[in-house]
Amino acid sequence: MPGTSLDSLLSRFHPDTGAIDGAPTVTRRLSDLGGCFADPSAWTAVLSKGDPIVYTVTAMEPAGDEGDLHYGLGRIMPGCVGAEYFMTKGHFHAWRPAGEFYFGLEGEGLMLLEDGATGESRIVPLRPHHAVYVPGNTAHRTINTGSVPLAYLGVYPARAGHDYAAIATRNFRCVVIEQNGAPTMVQRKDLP
Ligand code: S6P
Ligand code: ZN
Repeated sequence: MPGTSLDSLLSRFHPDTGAIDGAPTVTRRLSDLGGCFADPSAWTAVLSKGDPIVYTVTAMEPAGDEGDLHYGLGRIMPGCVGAEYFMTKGHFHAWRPAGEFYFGLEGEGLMLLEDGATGESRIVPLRPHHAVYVPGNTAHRTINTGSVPLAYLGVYPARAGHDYAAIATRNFRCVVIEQNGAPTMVQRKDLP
């Protein structure tokens, strides 16, 4: 740390816009999320009316040595594709042992977690003043179940990386849909 500038020790994030000062933002629109939602015809129907932003993610990733940490600010819009809520693509960490902590900042949502070894799936609430632990070797997807944007921070090892392909090829085993007005987790194979 000797000689380290304040800029590399302190950053300012903005849950209301999804920005982190000095860091790049990635915008995911609905058209970027082909194959993520369970109902392809509902996805096409929403897309035919426009291509809304589903979420943004801004990552503060200073050059990382082993042992360093990175963080990301995610902001998911409210919305649905059929009965399924707006959500992230979801991923495993490329370095499978990497865990992650998520901290809810604004809005109301869920994390869908799927154990990479057993396939066991869990949903965990993500909301302000709550921290969700994502263990290593766990696919994770973030879901906005509310009516306002869901903002959160994710803190992860610098060497975690993203493996989207492993989950994109078969998708998560479970889907979170609105049933009788409430978010409900169902097995994908049990969907009509
Ligand atoms: C990174 C961390 C988050 C996600 C963000 C977007 O390890 O889990 O910053 O990148 O929630 O999700 P996804 O699945 O599009 O990367
Ligand atoms: Zn992650």
